Amino acid sequence: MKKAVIVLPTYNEKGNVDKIIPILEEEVFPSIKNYEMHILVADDNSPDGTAEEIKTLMKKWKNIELNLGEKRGLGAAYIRGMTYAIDKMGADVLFEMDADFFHDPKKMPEFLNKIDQGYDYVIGTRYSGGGSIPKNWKLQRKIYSIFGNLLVRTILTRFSIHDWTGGYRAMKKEAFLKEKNELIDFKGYTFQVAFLYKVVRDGYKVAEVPFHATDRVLGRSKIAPAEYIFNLLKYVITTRAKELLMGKFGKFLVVGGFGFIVNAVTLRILVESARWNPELSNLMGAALAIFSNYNFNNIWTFKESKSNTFSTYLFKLLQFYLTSAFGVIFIQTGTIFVGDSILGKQFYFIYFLFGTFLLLIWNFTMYNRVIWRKKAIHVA
Ligand SMILES: Nc1nc2c(ncn2[C@@H]2O[C@H](COP(=O)(O)OP(=O)(O)O)[C@@H](O)[C@H]2O)c(=O)[nH]1
Ligand SMILES: [Mg+2]
Repeated sequence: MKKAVIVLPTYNEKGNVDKIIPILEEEVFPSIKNYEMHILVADDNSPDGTAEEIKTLMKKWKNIELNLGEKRGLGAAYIRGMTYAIDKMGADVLFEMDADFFHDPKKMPEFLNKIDQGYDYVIGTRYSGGGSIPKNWKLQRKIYSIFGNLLVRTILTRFSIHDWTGGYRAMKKEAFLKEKNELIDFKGYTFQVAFLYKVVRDGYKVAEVPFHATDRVLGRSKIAPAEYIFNLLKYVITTRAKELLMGKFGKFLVVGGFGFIVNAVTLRILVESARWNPELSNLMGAALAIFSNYNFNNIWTFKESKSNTFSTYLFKLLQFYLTSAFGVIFIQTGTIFVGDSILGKQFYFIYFLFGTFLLLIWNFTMYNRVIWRKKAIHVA
């Protein structure tokens, strides 16, 4: 039978562990038939004597273990605890759950059902499907929670996942082992967000289980929202920026930047040396730039759908010229024409720069809507 280990991180939770562990043992585990259930308490030498309490509980129930370590934050406690659960206890499935009753332990069978259905990573959600945050939270805490999550979803542009910061999760050990080394430096909510982001990035199947969160009755919260929100925002913004720049947008900028130089140099030479008019010179420059953009896009940006035969190469080149022509003629050259006519030809290069900026927006919008449409990720 497969083994599931509930990793309970604790720091000064003496009063909570002696209530939540009996509930897990007597009310939750008996309803789970297809997993061998175990508990691992990852305690950071809590001064309130949490560990002594656990040792007492271990005498009554043999499926409990204790893993002690230095206090280095929640993320570090999870990494240490999960590693122990896999190496020393032989876990196949790992649970993340707070010890303070924030997460309803009765939902555990639903998480395991999703794992059995083939999902790799199951997250508890407070923001969809009937889940909720505690009614008695102060307004400020509610705002942090709701907007924090919404901000993460929006910046990462992955709307199908509703709860990014929550810490009620079940996962196959493979997902943890794959991401473990990349998670060492994250603290607080950033640990949860980064973990989920990496799991989604690597194509693991994610499911959601709605639950009602309840505020702790005993003890104090160790998480300081204001302090964590800054780090969290920094993480999601840099992550999304990297994703864009490393991806097609980055290539679009490099290819387009080279095309811009081809266009600008041709324009200047034709106007300054050959004495052509700025509009005709720009059309010539743009025609060369489109040729350069097409070839670099073909062998680099879109190399997975590269044209292989000479006839498809020519056909796609023609297509590319036609789609680019609208922007070049009406937006870029049109801007030069309007500038020349109203303000005079001497500033033609400034009109060119402005027109090219408008062209960039046009092209990127068109590419995004037509060519680079993102695939939606699937969440149950
Ligand atoms: N081992 C360990 N557990 C922690 C640490 N910080 C928080 N926890 C535990 O993580 C869970 C959630 O923490 P809590 O302070 O309730 O955060 P909140 O629910 O976001 O306010 C509780 O079980 C805490 O005891 C830590 O630094 N080390
Ligand atoms: Mg809590």
